[in-house]
Amino acid sequence: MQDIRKQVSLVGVPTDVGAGHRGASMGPEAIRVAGITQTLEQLGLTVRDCGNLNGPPNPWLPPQAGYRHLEQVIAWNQLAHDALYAELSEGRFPIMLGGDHCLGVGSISAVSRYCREQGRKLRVLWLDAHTDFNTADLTPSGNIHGMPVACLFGHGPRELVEMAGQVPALQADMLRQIGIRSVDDGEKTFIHQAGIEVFDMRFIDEHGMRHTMEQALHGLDENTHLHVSFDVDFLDPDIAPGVGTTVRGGPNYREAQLCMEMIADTECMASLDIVELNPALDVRNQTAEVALDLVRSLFGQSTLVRPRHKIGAGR
Ligand code: 6HN
Ligand code: MN
Ligand code: MN
Ligand code: MN
Repeated sequence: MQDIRKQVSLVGVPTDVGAGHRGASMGPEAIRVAGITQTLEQLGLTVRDCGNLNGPPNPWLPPQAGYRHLEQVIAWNQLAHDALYAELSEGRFPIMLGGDHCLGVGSISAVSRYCREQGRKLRVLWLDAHTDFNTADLTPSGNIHGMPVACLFGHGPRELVEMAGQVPALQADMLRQIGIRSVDDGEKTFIHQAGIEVFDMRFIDEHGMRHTMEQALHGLDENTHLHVSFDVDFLDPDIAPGVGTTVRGGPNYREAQLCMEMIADTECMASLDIVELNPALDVRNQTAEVALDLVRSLFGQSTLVRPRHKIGAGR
């Protein structure tokens, strides 16, 4: 099989219409300034920077019927879906530079559609402090970046729910959530009912990152397309202050590195979102730089020459 990881496409999606803070719209440029192209090239990858998508401005209005900026969120997600699907269809590895996490709908809908057409199995790793499983009825904020997983599971506005061309775009056995430590009251019951496997911070505390990742990556094979949706608020705010929704008690630098290294070891990763980076809240672009350190590990940089681990195998 062709090694699509050699051909990376960067797709900037500069919007914050799904968030409760302004500023994630500057995320793509902050990652570029930190040097994502050069970093990936140093690892031997070929990089095409597709530039930024161009969607509607943020009107900065209060929520209506449980959704803030629904029209704009749909427009940005449709653009993201189309752009990412086009890159996947060319056999390339898309990296979506967000942008807030509402864009996970467009991105993962594109991946879901592509995998269905190619007859590939899909596994999504959702690295986040939050489960993002709210609905209009459950949400405390109306911010749609708290709802993408629910939309992918078939709960939400029709335009978002149907974006993959099949409803639901994702099923529980395709998803693992890691790093979770902030779940709203209604969301808690709903995520449990949906049967989603959540490795929360308590699990990571008790079992360690290594065992957590062994579990989360279990069952991958050569035919699995692994998509990583990396919400930068996954990280502890000590190392990643540049996000709108910080939650104390996340993975530290070494834990996060191990998480990424173990993903790289599977050699299954075929698409990636980097979302919620908010340069307006950052300190000298340090959060972008930390995110880039982690991207390096995701693409296989390791300190020593290492024997490869067998994918999906427990140890
Ligand atoms: N994110 N659960 C909160 C809400 O407003 O629904 C926070 C969501 C944060 C979403 O960080 O991608
Ligand atoms: Mn998120
Ligand atoms: Mn989050
Ligand atoms: Mn173990």
